[in-house]
Amino acid sequence: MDPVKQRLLEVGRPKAEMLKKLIREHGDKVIQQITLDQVLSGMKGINALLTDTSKLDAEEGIRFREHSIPELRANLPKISPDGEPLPEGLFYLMLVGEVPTQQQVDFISTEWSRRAQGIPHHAFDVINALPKSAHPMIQFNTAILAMSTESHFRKAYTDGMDKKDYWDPMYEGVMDLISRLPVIAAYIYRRVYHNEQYIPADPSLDWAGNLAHMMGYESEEVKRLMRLYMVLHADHEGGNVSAHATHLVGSALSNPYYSFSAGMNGLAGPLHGMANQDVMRWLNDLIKELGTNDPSEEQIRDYALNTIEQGRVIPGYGHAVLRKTDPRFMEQLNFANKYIPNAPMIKLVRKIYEVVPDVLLATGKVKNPYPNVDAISGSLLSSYGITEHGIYTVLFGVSRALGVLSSLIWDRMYGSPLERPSSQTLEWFINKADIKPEDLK
Ligand code: HAX
Repeated sequence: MDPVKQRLLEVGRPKAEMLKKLIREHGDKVIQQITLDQVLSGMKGINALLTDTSKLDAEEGIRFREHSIPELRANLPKISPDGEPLPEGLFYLMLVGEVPTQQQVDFISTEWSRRAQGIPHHAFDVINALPKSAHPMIQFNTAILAMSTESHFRKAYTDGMDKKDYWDPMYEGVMDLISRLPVIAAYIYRRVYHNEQYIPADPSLDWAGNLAHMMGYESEEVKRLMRLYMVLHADHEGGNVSAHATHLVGSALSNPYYSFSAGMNGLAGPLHGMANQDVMRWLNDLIKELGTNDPSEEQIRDYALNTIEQGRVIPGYGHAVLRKTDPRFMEQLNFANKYIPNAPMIKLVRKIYEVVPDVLLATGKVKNPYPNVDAISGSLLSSYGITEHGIYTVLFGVSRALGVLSSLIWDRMYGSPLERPSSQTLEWFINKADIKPEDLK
């Protein structure tokens, strides 16, 4: 058995036993009172999901298996001491719950490089069958679904596998899928934006470095940025749309390709991952309308106010859980300040950060007026020449696979059941408020 899988089994089986015992012996414990508002405002703050890979704190931000982003930077293996942590290491940490050694990370890099060679040809054929004008997320998701012909999980299930072993073919499928996503993403990028001039993978490179290479970016700085990007977008606990959708669809014992595809359909929404592309549209429209990429604070304030008055959102700002500036925004800003402090788009992002929170606060309704991860990621990529905004959500998706798919393996390790909450009618909720419909007229 491969050493990552072996360690996962050693760590996973006792935890799965603990969970069973917890439910059996303490299943009737009341853990939370919930309000009508919580249910009807997007189920915010309801503790309804079991996710171990990461936890989001409203004030502090994300911790991956209890490690903050600065701790990841200090503790995870890197290619060079001043570089960024390798996403392979973060995957191991999220999957196994332990900080990996360099050797374990090298194992994953080599394994992903090997597995990436097994992409079925029809995955490229279905991409090629789509018009180039189809959004890259459509092409990405179509290829993910097409690759489900290779699902180990479906085969093991129909062959009659014991439930307690479901995690095993899920692990195999997840390892295949993650290994192949950078090849698919780079293929779409070169197809749509670089005249189908494809660049083969370099098996000597790490997973994220290879993605930059296959997209056509050879500088070490872009490879560093890609490693950072892949780490920062990997997971955001279990309730965000892409994680929740992957988990929910997986609960029907759908294979990892179906499950991840569901998550990616959610990521493609403008309130979630597509916000990174929308931020660039908003910034470029601002530059065009004001005729400068160095506007005054007053000009930015008026432009932002105008967006709100039109009943639109300012993309890249706000969050359903966070109540402070997203540390993932800050990490990217720190990277930019270190390597490209004078890039015009970075200067603009800094200026907007000075102005927009007050504009959003003044609405009196926005719960978090601060920037999220998407407020800067596109400006950073475009400052390095990756100016094709349509690919940004795909890059987010490649990264998000690390978290949601390690959680999916844990779902099968835990023997998580089919997810099936109850729904109620509007009349039921009105009744619960001890009022009559007429009281609301
Ligand atoms: N601009 C304008 N209005 C905003 C806003 C923003 N950036 N953020 C929130 N609001 C509004 C909401 O639309 C809502 O208005 P209504 O009451 O009229 O419906 C009100 O403020 C309260 O919203 P909230 O409770 O603060 O925020 P939600 O939890 O409902 O939504 C969102 C969180 C992230 C969806 C929201 O802040 C938003 O739309 N932001 C802009 C889009 C964006 O950047 N999305 C990416 C988020 C991070 C992420 O998932 N990345 O993948």
